[in-house]
Amino acid sequence: MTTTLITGGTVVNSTGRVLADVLIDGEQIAAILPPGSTLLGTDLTASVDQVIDATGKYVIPGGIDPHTHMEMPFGGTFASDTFETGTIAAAWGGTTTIVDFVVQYAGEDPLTQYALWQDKAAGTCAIDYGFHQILSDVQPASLDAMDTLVGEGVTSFKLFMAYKGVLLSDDGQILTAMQKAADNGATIMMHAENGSWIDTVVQQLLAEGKTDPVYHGISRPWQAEEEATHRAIMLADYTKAPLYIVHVSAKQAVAQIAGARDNGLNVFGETCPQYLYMSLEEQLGAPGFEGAKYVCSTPLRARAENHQDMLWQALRTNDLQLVSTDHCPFCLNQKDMGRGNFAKIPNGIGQVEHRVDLLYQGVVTGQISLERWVELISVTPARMFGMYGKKGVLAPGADADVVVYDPNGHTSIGLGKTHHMNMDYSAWEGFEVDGHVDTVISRGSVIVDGGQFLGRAGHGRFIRRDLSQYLI
Ligand code: DUC
Ligand code: ZN
Ligand code: ZN
Repeated sequence: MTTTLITGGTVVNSTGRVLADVLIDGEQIAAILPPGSTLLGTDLTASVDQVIDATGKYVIPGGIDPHTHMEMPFGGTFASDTFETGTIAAAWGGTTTIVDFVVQYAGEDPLTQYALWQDKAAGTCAIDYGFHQILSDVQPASLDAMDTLVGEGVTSFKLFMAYKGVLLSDDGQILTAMQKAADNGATIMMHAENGSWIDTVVQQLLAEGKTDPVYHGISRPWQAEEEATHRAIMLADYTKAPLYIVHVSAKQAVAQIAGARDNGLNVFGETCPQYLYMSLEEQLGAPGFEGAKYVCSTPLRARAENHQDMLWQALRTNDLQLVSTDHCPFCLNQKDMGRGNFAKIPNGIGQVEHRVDLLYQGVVTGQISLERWVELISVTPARMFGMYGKKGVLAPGADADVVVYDPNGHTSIGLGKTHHMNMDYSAWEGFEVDGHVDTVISRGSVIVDGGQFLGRAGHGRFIRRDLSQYLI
């Protein structure tokens, strides 16, 4: 078993920061020690297999991205990252755990789909991974499957209020799934947009000849997000199910979540990096077909409507609890499927590699504290999805998932392929960010260091998750 000592860094957890050395023994953290600690009078550095000098750097728990879609069959094609390429890219960006989604389309058997996804991921992931399960048409067999899956460590289920005929569950189906979740303790994750409303506006816009990517955003107004968020909360209140709203982009949806939390409901929310930085006017409305790169749902919102300040505020004050990527990458030829019809552009942005850096900019600009950054990218995802203790913390006994982050480093998400995702562009091309992921350790193995990937496909293990650690 390899022993590693990370020396001289500032160890940051959500509860504070301290100058300390981190001792790793095999796959776990053995101790957090005062800098320069000795063992029986001998310098510890002499008795370990490897020493990583983190002087002047932050030592943080590995990033946890609880919302990715590797190889997702969607929009008539597949998300372009495989479990292998996507987890390698995640590692480059300081993420050591993902939670991906098993997809069950209408008519498919949830447990068969679960087995398929287990097969896809087995032996291919470079970092640890868990699964949520998407349910579309919630049938009696789906409700039974929810109990089985919770027993397997799949303790959260995503439902869609949009994508009629593809993924949408109607309110009655949502109700029954929530009743089951209230009973077995699972968390319901909700894609909260009013699908029928959106589908009608899409048809109206297309009939008027409005086919450019920007109309994707115009067809999915904040009112359709607020309404669905409110409806989901009412269903959760009635059924007493824990509810987690995914990819929140509208300030009005944030207000719904905040109100529900103030009323004592187990309602939670995430946002994603694009909603914090990008806009409908600039990116989605870029000339020609360029906006297709930024087509995702919920959509980018109008800067003029001032959603971003509210999202940052909510991240600071815990009205929103974490930041995921909703990583759903498509190459340019896949986005081309929607030339002449924005509704056919595959929905999704690939960004699993960029989340840790992009959120660090909130620290640089003073919008969040260093500790809150760690909480948003690692600690809360671990707690929310039943992994905390093993993941999401630097403490003795935790998995040695560690990132050495250089606040004085710089990351250029340059033009061209400077990233490692299986995409021929990045929506973040041209973004210059302060900070740099220097070293990434997954369960005691150094998988990224000195600008090199040192890990391997198959190193990642499936995580059987507990129920959310936010529930009593
Ligand atoms: N939104 C996306 O943009 N892509 C995947 C699924 C989703 O809900
Ligand atoms: Zn969604
Ligand atoms: Zn998603």
